Amino acid sequence: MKSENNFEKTIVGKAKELGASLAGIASIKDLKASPSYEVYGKKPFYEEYERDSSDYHEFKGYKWRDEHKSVLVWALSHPESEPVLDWWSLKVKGFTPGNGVMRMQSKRLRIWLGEELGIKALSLPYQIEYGGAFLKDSAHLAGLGVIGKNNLLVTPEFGTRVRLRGIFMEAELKPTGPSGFDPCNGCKMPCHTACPRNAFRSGAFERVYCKAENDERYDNEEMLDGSIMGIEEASMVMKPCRFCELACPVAQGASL
Ligand code: B12
Repeated sequence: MKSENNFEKTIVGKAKELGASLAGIASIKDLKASPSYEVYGKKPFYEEYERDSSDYHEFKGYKWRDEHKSVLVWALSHPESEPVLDWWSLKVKGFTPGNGVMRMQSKRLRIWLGEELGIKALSLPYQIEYGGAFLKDSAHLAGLGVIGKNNLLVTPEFGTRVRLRGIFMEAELKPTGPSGFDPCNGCKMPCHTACPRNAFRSGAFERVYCKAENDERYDNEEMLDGSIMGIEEASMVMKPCRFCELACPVAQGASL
């Protein structure tokens, strides 16, 4: 399906109506030309996950289908004052309360796209190995912000304190980005010095150090009351590291 009737504006507007703090559209062709696509197949996060074929981008049972032409990507603001949005528990649907909200938004948007616009769509899972997309690259290409020196999406409105979600669509839509936002130029990069593991020691993000910090946080999970996580029962909760994210000076003080 070709883009007609200003679908882009309608779709972005609907995402915001359903609670997205920011939203935009990128082309999957552009996403396939992005740095993450190039790198990831060779170095997936879950190394143990099986490949489906000799194509190193395809994981067991999951591949990006050719019918999918565009990705709708949206952000949910995660202010420092609401840390719980980010906490992980196996008992929470979507694993974090923030992801729980975004999963519901995704389902509603997918149904709406089909029913109202006749666009077949796929709600993307979080992990790449389960068929997910590179959400930071998608968001950059859709103009939500840029990938900063902290290796995270930095947005003009919320800085880097956002979480992302995506939907693949069987419609060739006009990308809404990228934007010319350039916040890291001239910045002293407090994100690099804030890291408790010195994960930016080479000048760029090194996953191995960041992973070590978050693995240790998994080892130190604590039992928390269900009411804190928005569920009935108590569960073990892991609090992921946010130092590089919270140190970013962009849009400090932004609220929901
Ligand atoms: C696996 C994963 C992790 C792993 C591995 C991280 C890694 N980067 O390798 C661990 C557990 C360590 C981790 C840590 C964190 N994560 Co994480 N993680 C993911 C996940 C599931 C996949 C990321 C991935 O592997 N990408 C592919 C690899 C190859 O890319 P990369 O190393 O990040 O770097 C690429 C890009 O930066 C890109 N790039 C760089 N410059 C440019 C410029 C342009 C123009 C473009 C297009 C691309 C581009 O190229 C690089 C590769 O060469 C995503 C969700 C998703 N589906 O996208 C969330 C995600 C990226 N994580 C997120 C967050 C918030 C975090 C943490 C702050 C922890 C937390 N509180 O949740 C830290 C921050 C680490 C950091 N500074 O990057 C958010 C990011 C939000 C944002 N504002 O950007 C995401 C999108 C999840 C979400 N809920 O929204 N994460």
